Amino acid sequence: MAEAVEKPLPEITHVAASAEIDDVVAVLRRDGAVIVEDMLPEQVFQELLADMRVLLDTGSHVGTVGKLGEHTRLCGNLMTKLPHTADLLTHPTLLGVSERILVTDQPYVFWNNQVERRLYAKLQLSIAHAIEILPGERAQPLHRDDAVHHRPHPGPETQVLLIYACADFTEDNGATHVVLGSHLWDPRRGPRPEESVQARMKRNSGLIYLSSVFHGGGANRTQHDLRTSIRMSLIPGHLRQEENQYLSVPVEVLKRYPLRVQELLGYVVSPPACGVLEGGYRRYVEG
Ligand SMILES: O=C(O)CCC(=O)C(=O)O
Repeated sequence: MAEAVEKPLPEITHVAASAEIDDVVAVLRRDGAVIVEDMLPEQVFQELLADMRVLLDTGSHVGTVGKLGEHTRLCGNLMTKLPHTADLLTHPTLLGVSERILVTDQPYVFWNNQVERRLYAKLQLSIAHAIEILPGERAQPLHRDDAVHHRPHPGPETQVLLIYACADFTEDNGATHVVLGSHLWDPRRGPRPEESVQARMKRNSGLIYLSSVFHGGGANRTQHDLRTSIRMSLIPGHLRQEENQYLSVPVEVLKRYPLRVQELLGYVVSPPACGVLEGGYRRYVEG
């Protein structure tokens, strides 16, 4: 009898930052993850990198964190500490696919006064933090990020996430493991490490994934490589932000951002009424 040949797992699809939103959404719906290349202009990327080094090397990070391991640096509140984070938050591909998946394709349908109506949520940032996986770190257990909102499976998609590569992501330095297609799995099926593929990508690329897909940071088996990254998540305005942006971002920092970014930080009413201020719908922050 012929010996069964193990087929290699399919790799994560790479697309250009200029790819059509329809095409990127199609990959995300099929696989649960996609890699977008060359996300920021080179100069912006270099500035972001320089600011990130100062941030992580001057100690305002949390050194050891249970979830991510003993050899991982975490630094939260990037919208205050690293202004170029806003360039990622407003990246047309990230915003385009998030708008489609979390808003346009998931209207809230309800009956009011004998008429069927549809409401569309406003997008908001849930969390933006730096994750630097240092040599010696072990692999993070595979998990789904939507646990944060207790999302049932199957159920509406609750988050679109980005892991942005500030350094090349390699098999050895901790490139994120992703179990392609697992966003469609039965809720009782758990992932096995050998079912995952790694998000190998060049610096300035980003892994965009659905919060229902199993994934986890990889082990860093190198001697010196730092796997530096930014992780951010977008959610509809009726869910609680994972990182409390209202307390994290001081109002004077908020005012420096354009209105669109203020809205993405949660300073907008998500229909019909999430986030009203003194019962009203007025703008929160005067420019
Ligand atoms: O850094 C990574 O590759 C994954 C991080 C992650 O999955 C998490 O923080 O929940």
